[in-house]
Amino acid sequence: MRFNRIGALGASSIGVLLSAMVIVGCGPQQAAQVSQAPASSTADLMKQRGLSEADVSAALQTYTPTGKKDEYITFASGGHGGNMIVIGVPSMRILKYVGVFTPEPWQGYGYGDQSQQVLDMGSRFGKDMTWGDMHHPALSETKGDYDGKYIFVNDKANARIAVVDLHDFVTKQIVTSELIQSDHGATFVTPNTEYVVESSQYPAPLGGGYAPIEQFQDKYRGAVIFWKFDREKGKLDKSESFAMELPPYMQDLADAGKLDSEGWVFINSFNTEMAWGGTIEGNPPMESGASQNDMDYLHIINLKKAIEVAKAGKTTTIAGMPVIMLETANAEGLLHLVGEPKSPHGVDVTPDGKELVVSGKLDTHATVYSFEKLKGAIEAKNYDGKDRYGVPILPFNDVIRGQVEIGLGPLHTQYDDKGNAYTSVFIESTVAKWSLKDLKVLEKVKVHYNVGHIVAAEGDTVSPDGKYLIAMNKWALDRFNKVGPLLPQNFQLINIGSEPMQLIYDMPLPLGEPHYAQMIKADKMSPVDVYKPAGYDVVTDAASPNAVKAQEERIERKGKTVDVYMTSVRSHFTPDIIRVKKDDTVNLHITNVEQAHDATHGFTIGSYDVHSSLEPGKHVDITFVADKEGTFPFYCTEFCSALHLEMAGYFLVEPN
Ligand code: CUK
Ligand code: CUA
Repeated sequence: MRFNRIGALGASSIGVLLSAMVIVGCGPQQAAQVSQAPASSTADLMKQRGLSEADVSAALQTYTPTGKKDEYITFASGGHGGNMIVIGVPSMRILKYVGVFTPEPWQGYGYGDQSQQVLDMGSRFGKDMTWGDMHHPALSETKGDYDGKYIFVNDKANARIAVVDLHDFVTKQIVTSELIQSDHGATFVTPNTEYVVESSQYPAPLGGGYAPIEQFQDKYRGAVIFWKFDREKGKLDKSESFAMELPPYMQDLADAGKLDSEGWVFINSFNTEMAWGGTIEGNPPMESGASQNDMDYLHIINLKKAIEVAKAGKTTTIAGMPVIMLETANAEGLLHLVGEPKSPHGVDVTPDGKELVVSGKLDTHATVYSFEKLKGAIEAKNYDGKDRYGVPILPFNDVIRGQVEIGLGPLHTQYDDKGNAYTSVFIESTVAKWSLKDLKVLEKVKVHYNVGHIVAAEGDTVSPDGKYLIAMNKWALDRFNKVGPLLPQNFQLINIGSEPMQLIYDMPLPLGEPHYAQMIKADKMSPVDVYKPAGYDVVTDAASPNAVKAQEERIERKGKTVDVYMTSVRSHFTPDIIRVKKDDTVNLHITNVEQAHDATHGFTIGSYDVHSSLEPGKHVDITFVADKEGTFPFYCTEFCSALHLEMAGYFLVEPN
């Protein structure tokens, strides 16, 4: 019976699909007149396509008919693609690719003066970067819940943080400090987004510069930067930010405390052995040198107190960043360590902020630390000694509530609304669901293959939704059609609202290697449809002083500089002829004066590497030197109307 109902639905969806194919090119009013006869019965379709009942159930949980929207929005890091991917859940439709660390021509990102300014903010040691290794996006939070306003992301390779404004899904700022040379404990936000956490991964002399690797223990250091976020301006404020020196362990993931643990930050680490490789020089390789000890260290930072210490000026400025040195951190009691099982990876604070879950890559357990016990041990100065750098170490057995045997290679943990935790298990390719209260594994679901992070619906906030979970798998192997040796990643959507958990969708993701993601309820977001008023600069978030109004288009020459004030509107650019002389500096100022939803134009001049996306109301400035004489057509790159092909003109460069 239940099955038949599924059948009826499936068949009529096919009918709609066929109808839609028929009406391409017609107005919506005609659509209603097309009949919706079922193509064939569901049983027939299942037989033809070899689908099981579970397959059909999965399809019905994810299939999203035309015009219907997704319940959740996922922001996935793009890994070494350097950009961010926006995905609807449960349909797993890709909604957008957001240019962040890597130029992206569709959005004109990195091709005009505005976004070039943003990319330029990310230069290091005077060198421009054209890519990034994005790992961990973090949505801005209010009282520990996603507020849908901003998203921050890190670039592990170049120790950078970017701010994407969700009112238009555009990258507004990139910050970096030469204090550290890589980051991984980034980005994580405090419960009201006062600070964005960025901790280093690979120790190096603070501020850059050379030191012999033999002096690793003495000259190399880790550090954590607390970037102050100015919500009003939507920007990270370097002048209000500060850092703390850390021992030269390889600091890994971080998390900010919430509720009970608000005001604290946790960072785990590996390679507390301080191995530095040197295989052809007769040393053990880094990975074996770094895996000798049974325990590494979880760092516990009293951020609230650190802010006071930084404000009191008890810092040393390195690479322009005020740094609380280890000596001060120890004297002020800002930093404590506690053992954590072998090569830990994820540290994830529970929704109530009372506990943290740490999983070790080379240990089969997840360890649950009690924040109250940690705090108690710190207050009682209950130490198990100090490390080489004078940092007090808390006794492991006194601060944990317990451990749960998860499986081979547990990595990252997310939460639901029923007191359960979900941990990705890398080596055995499963996601384990376990009870936080009982520390017992309840169920496992197989994934394909070698899952890294997982993301659950609002699964790292104070109020997880317990609905969907995406396993972000590192290997795809046999899951998709062959596309050569470089395979897409495999995102697998799991319904965690059902018992047992059900794998309901496979989505190949061929745009980099996502690490972490954030999944937010779609109705928490309210991005704009068009930029208002027309002439909007998307980087300053204000009307551009160069904005052009209709009827005010013009070309102004001053010496060898030509300013072109241009508008775009369906289906022409004004002016449509631009005459310059070879070697003139050309400043194009283009305003898309349209205010209609989705009336986007693009602008390119062939052979000049000029491109822009002009969303309704957007203004762009493009500066370049006309260093090649010739006849260069320009045109609109976005199919905007029936006369789109006619939306063109000529850029004429006369010889001198
Ligand atoms: S890391 Cu990649 S799977 Cu950078 Cu968060 Cu664990
Ligand atoms: Cu404007 Cu095509």
